[in-house]
Amino acid sequence: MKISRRDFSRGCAIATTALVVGEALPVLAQVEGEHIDTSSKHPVPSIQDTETPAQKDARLKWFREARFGMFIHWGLYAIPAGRWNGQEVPGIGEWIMNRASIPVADYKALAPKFNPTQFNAAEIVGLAKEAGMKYIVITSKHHDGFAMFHSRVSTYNIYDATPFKRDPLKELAEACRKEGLKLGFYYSQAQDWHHPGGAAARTGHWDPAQDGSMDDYLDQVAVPQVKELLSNYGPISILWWDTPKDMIPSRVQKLLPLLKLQPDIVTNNRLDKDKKTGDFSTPEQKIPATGLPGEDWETCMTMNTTWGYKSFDEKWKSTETLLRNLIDIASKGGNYLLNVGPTSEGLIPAPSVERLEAIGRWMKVNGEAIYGTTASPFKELAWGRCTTKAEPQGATLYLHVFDWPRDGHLLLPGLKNEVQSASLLSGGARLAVEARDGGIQITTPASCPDPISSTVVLKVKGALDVRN
Ligand code: FHN
Repeated sequence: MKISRRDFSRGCAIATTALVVGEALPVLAQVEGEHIDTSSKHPVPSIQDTETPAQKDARLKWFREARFGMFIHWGLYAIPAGRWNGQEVPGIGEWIMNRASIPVADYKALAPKFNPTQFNAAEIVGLAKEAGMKYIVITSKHHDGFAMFHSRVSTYNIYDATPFKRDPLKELAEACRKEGLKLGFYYSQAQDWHHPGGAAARTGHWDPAQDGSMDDYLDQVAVPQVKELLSNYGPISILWWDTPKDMIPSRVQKLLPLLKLQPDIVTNNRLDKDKKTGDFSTPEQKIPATGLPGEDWETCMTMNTTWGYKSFDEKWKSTETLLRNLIDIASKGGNYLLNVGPTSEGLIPAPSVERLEAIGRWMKVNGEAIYGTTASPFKELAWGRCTTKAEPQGATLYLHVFDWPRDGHLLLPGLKNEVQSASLLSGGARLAVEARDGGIQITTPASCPDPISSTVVLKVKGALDVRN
């Protein structure tokens, strides 16, 4: 696999001594000036539970408008990159410890080798911004239990246990703030294959070092680490929980009240095992056929077949597929969280960079037809997709044409509104419109502006009236 040749390097002091990896400290991190009751007997509701519908709309406004974000899966698993003891391990890269039943001590030995000196937060944020992404969600701790931030709770973290001696989450938070991108943290609250008591899906524990009380693990690791994440990195826009194995209500109540620390935060529906909490649903690696009407949702997806870096996974989706996925998702009212898996050096693989740059070129011309749009009023459009925006006196329809009409006619079946204008988004050329077959027919030029998807902007009067 080619790695991006972009210059990700930046002057930095590198400590050459590897630190001893320690165990979790049985000390809870204190949030200054605030006592948070996390007991299950007297649950403290989070602000998100007590807000009015209008307050919820205000909190989710940016998320609903953003439509496109970057997921980053990055951790110690980038070192083996899919191989253990010379063998290719099946499955997704970040699961290698579980898939190959690697003993805790052996996996832990990766930490002193982790020195991603090429990591450059400004470059990554710049790449996301250029691609048209409005937010980033990064793995602060995946199921392997290794914290990718300077945690005071457990020395099993990137600052204390590696020669890197930097906190990439702090650097990302600064870069995101500078560039106006929102930052979210992924946190594996239930599964933790390192700290005793953490859950292990698929196989259960495979090393006695993992045995222990899940409640103790939550009290001594997950709760204080989430407090750190919500206290030490400025405004955090998303908390992205994952795999709520054994997250029964009493355990959920240990974590849920912490959201008070970031009253504006948006969370997904993977905190509790019944998916009852959170703001948005999380279809994974798939796009719901008709969206999820009445819900906020976000499809997360890999660009190849793994989240964490695997050196031999070359099954890359094409730019056309990724871009059309983004359009398809927007046309169904959802967000697209597209994953990159940096290498152990901190570099985003070149195939990901190439695709993101190509998506960015399209977004520069067509972004207006994605951001802040709502779902299509049409059941089906044979030639592509539609996104809409309500205007004070009418509506704008963005017609995303995947298959440019050979006969020069684009039909919008069942659209009853009076049309004000039709034009190409790229270049603004006006297009003729006439009523036809119970709908609207637009006359299109012979050549399409973009072979992946060309946008026609249709402005209509009044509230949308489509008879499907
Ligand atoms: O087990 C994880 C997986 O490694 C990855 O993080 C994905 C991303 O949504 N979530 C879990 C599987 O659903």
